[in-house]
Amino acid sequence: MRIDVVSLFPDFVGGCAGFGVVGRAIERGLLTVEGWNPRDYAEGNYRRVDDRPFGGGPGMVMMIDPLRAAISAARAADPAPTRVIYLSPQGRRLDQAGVRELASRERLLLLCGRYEGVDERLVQAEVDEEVSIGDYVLSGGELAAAVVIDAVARLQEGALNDAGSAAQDSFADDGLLDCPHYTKPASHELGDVPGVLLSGNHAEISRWRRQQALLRTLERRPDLLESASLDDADRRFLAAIQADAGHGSR
Ligand code: 6GU
Repeated sequence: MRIDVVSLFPDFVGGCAGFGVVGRAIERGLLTVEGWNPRDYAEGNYRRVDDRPFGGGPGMVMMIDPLRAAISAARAADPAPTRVIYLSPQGRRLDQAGVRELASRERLLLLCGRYEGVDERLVQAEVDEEVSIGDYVLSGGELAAAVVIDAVARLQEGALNDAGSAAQDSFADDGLLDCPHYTKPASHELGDVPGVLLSGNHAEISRWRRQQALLRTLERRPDLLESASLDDADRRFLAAIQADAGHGSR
């Protein structure tokens, strides 16, 4: 997969891509990340990339032409067609299903805005999709781009050393939060590891983990249970928990 990033701070995004799973995906040739700075395509001595908003008001708006030239240069760097994603708080909120969809593409271009935003005409002309990473405001799209890159990189075939870890994560295919994890020592002043995990009984361990995932999801993100894929045993377990809780509160 190839990801182009159009940003006034391309080194920031590139720097984030240098470590861990993303860095390894790049080393393994599974992912290429290239930055494009609109300032390099801006005209005049001042290489101006932003100006004051028509109609007045605070802040600056990124101008059409430097962004358009940077996007064109990125498009021309590779013959494969690219999907242009504008990272903005006005976008569709990203979730793991959205990440899977982005990760399945051969090529993405991530457009990062700064200041108050980007001239709307550039968005209309060049952007396929607007994406937000959550309901809060960042001062630019760069951190959001780094988030998207990390989330899609780890889904590239061969990016994770243990392919099972992608399947076990929170928001994996079943849409539940992850179960708790433990490692050595089994006994510690902060507590003992749940006995079932030391039992060697793999069926029991699987069942316990599933139930822990269901419990956590019920306690922390009950909204996720509505769209999670649950089987009959899951539903019975949740019904029993909720019946118990009902008795306790009476
Ligand atoms: Cl994609 N950009 C900015 N600037 N703020 C955000 C965001 C994106 N997603 C959430 N907040």
